[in-house]
Amino acid sequence: FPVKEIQTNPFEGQKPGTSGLRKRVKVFQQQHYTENFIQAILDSVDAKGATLVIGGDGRYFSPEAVQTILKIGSANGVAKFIIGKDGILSTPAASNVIRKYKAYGGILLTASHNPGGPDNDFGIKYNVSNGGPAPENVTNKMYEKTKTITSYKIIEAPPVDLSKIGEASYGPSKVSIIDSVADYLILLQEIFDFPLIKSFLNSHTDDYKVLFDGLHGVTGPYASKILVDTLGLPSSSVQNCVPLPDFGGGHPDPNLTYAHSLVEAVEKNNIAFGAASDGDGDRNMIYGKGAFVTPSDSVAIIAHWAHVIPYFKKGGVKGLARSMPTSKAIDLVAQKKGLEYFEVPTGWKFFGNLMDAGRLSICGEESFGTGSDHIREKDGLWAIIAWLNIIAAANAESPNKLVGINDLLTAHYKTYGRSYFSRYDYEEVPSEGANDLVAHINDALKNNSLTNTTHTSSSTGGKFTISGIYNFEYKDPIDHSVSSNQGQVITFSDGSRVVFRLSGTGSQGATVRMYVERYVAPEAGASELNGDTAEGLKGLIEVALEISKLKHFLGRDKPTVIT
Ligand code: VG1
Ligand code: CO
Repeated sequence: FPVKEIQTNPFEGQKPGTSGLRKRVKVFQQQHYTENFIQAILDSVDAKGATLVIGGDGRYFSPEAVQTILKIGSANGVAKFIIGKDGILSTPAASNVIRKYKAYGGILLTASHNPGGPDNDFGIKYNVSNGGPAPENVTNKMYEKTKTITSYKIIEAPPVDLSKIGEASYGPSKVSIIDSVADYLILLQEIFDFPLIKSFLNSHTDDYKVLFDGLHGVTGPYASKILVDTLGLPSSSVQNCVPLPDFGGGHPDPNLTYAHSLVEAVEKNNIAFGAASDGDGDRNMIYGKGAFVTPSDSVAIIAHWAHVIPYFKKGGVKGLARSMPTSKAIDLVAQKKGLEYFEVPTGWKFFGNLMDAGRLSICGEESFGTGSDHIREKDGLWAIIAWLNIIAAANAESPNKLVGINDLLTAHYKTYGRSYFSRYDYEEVPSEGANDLVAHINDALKNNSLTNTTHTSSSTGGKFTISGIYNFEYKDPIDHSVSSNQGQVITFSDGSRVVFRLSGTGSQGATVRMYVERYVAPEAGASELNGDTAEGLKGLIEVALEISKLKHFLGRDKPTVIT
């Protein structure tokens, strides 16, 4: 198998974002485009003689991309590839496989929750040996390589049949095709109290129904194996669980807007516990009849109840963390439990160093990402089973009254208070408008022109006084690397907060995210604590839009999505 060198020219814009390189499929399909990026990855990490994992969410163009990685990887001296059957591994499962088999790294073919199919998105992401997304110094190196690339190497061997579990070869390299689900199931069984969950669910088949929606993403086979085959739930407890290359035409993002198939079924069939996951399986939404858990609350509640989860019972909880825009609910749990806690920039890669250093156990992001140090990615099914474990344990403590999602929420707010939280997304707006908005807030920061000004909401009459504005910068406590410009934060004298950030995962135009948070202390009483989120934030949102002149800069009256 001779190594061939193919001449090529650089493409613009092959800069990995918050979570890898994400572009339209048509962009990846251009001659040499995918090849260039794979070669740039291999030039940035020294994978000679190494083992690489390949997996992904099975979206359109994945099979072709797997064969391209084999061609170029083998030519660049990769000794062994471990590949999920049919090229499928959820993002958390891939993280686990990298760690478990001590691979050097992994290439994940996913654009997460972005729609798939010939006219939608594809993505390529590199994970390092701890199982987590490559840190910025590595992705920057890749980007630099893409700007100067002149050739890539290939070996032309017959394509590998990805549907056959077992050993194969590609040119001089070994290939191992593995079951996509088996190792992940073992992992979750080591973490959670499966017998407790099973006995609770099986004794409440009528009054505590469960429904999981895979949104035709990668988690279908995982959820079926875990919920139906292992926990003994009826097969009607899972829906949309056949992974499809275009996700059935849907938008595989677990939130109230895009996971409407779950929301409708939960309401119609009185499902006490509903959940969904995104295209690549790292996000989750917890949603029962009349009960929605915001991701910021979800991670705080998991942290509060960690002692009922065997993994934490055994290893203890080392520390807690959240991404900066995520509400501060988890901070309050850390304070009460005397744990160390951290605020990191958006994107899971920032949690990895803290976990590797043994200082972080449970963390989350407001964007429906929750996880722990069992792997180095956020983990949708982990969060869902964590909730089932907590519900089962809470019910074991309360034999006479069925405890549901809302009971856990109200109890939590009563102890810690509540952080009302919402995010407004303005997708695919013109980049100039987005930059002008950022510049406008930066001006106010520089000139101190907004600090101590008071703003009144015209609809609620609520008054908000700005106490400060800053640009969030993070210094990694472990490797001391600095990440600046990670979002603009406007703070108010009542403890409220508004954050503006540009998305790093979009495939076209700019996306502006506005995050709003208002804290209500336990002393405020039940009616203040258990209100509706949109109502609770109405005044603050109005004021945030006014201060930022968002409508003026973006020319949008309404956000694309509210979560
Ligand atoms: C978004 C979310 C962020 C998340 C990232 C990857 O990034 O806000 O919290 O980590 O997506 O998630 P951004 O830069 O667009 O705001 V996933 O499920 O796409 O891997
Ligand atoms: Co995802």
